[in-house]
Amino acid sequence: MRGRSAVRWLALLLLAGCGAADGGPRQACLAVERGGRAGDASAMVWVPGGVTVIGSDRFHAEEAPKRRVHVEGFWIDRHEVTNADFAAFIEATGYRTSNERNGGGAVFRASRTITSLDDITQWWRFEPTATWRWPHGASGPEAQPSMPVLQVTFADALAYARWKGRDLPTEVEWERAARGGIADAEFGWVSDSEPSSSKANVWQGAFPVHDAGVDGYRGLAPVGCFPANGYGLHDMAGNVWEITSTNWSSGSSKRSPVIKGGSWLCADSFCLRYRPAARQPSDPDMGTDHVGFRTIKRDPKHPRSWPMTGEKIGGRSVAPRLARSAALFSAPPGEQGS
Ligand SMILES: [Ca+2]
Repeated sequence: MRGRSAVRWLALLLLAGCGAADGGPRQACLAVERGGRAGDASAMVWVPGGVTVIGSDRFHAEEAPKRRVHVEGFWIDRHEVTNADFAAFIEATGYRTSNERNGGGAVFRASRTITSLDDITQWWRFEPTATWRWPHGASGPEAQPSMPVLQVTFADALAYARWKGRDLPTEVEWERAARGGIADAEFGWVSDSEPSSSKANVWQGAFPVHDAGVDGYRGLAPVGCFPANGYGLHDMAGNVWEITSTNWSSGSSKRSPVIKGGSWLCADSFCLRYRPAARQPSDPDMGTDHVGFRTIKRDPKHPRSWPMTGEKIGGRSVAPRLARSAALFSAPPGEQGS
């Protein structure tokens, strides 16, 4: 029952689908250092602080209003956390993810025919064997080292970030980074008219029936295969949605982290959510095969004054010096990233 209801819930939240094999012409991928070493910031880039525009009034209601906020500078991962990175964390800590503890996650399955795009349970299913090691289930391919880690929840992502001595970005910090220093850009690149297939791993073709793979990938791509944005960050649009520390609804007791950036399932004809302002809620208890994350490290010269709560997340105690993550997670949107 958990699986059926969870997928139904996800279906209401996540508005996209996936393929499996690679399609059109490939682009050169970033050479990423395999594995992970706690505290290693060599694969991070600096995003300067300042006043930034977030939100959009052009697309979906949940993104409005477009507004200006101040953000302190921070370091952020150049690319999404990979399976190699996450494997190093698991090996060092013995951590068990939410899916491993709870028994499965949501998996996309392309549909041959669909009756309505309003019922996305036609292309999402609950898979009891889906974990970060087998992101599409045990009958699918094993997780590859250079691919973004999938089937992780906020608790899993935060546990990894703590191990690295880092944090998860707030929604505002993430959006600041995704805009690449381009003011008012609806997309993460200069010209809104440029085709997405040259900029991000998204879906081309009839969603969710056929992904033409014009961008070179049907399904997930290794990290860093598409051009970096103005800050030197890869895949801030498409490939996988990324988990933030911002709660979807400040008025709800149910924690539902905001995810950003869209995924390889985002089609121009359907959701068009591979934009910096796009946002969706995520399931705090179950991962999927199109959501991952990246970490940040804030400037110690500009520490935040979040309370040290000692709260437990995912059954694990929050380390005092990193407790601000829990506070960030429950802070109302107006207080985040400012
Ligand atoms: Ca693609």
